[in-house]
Amino acid sequence: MIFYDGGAAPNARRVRVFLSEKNIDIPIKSIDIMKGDHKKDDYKKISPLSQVPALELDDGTFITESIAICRYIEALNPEPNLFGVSPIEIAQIEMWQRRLELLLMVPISSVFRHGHPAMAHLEKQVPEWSDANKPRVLNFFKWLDNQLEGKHFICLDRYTVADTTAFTCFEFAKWPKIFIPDELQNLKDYEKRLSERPSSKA
Ligand SMILES: N[C@@H](CCC(=O)N[C@@H](CS)C(=O)NCC(=O)O)C(=O)O
Repeated sequence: MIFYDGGAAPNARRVRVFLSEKNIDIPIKSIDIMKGDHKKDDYKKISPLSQVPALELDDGTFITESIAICRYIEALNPEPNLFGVSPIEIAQIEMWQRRLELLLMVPISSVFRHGHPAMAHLEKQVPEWSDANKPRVLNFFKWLDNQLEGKHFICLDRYTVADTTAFTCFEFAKWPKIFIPDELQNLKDYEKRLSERPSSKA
């Protein structure tokens, strides 16, 4: 297998953190999206939407979509389980994944991609869309802080892929300088717990 990595890009990081939680090493090829590596014809054969990350299997099959890659890895390596075992665990993890991706990662991405000069070559920027999304991120942080009352992890009483996604979102939010407000103590403690895990270095 070869993992086509995107460096700091959040969805690539999400897979690296996941792999680290699983204790799995896969040879990496780096794709630099700031240099436009992902738009080159060779890479389009791997990822037709020109996105990172991607996984190449030994038979030449490619998997794009970070969570599809994680699911494949989990199917091959069931332990530690990060996608749930019982029907209710699987449903709850999926529920949190959807919430975090749609209501947190997408707004963070909108703030960054539409507001940061470095993104101008990748996005037809609408600065008002960046401004409109910043309060959405902060409102979600506030909601999340309430949800975390009395909880160690976001979803189950053990670490799951939803925590990988949450951690990746907190890291990504720092790019457009959105930080968890000090008064959101549950959320700050949760972020600290995640950032103290060895996988946070991935
Ligand atoms: N849903 C996809 C999203 C992948 C994605 O958005 N990748 C970004 C980096 S995090 C990318 O490749 N962007 C390239 C571009 O915008 O041109 C996944 O989870 O893998």
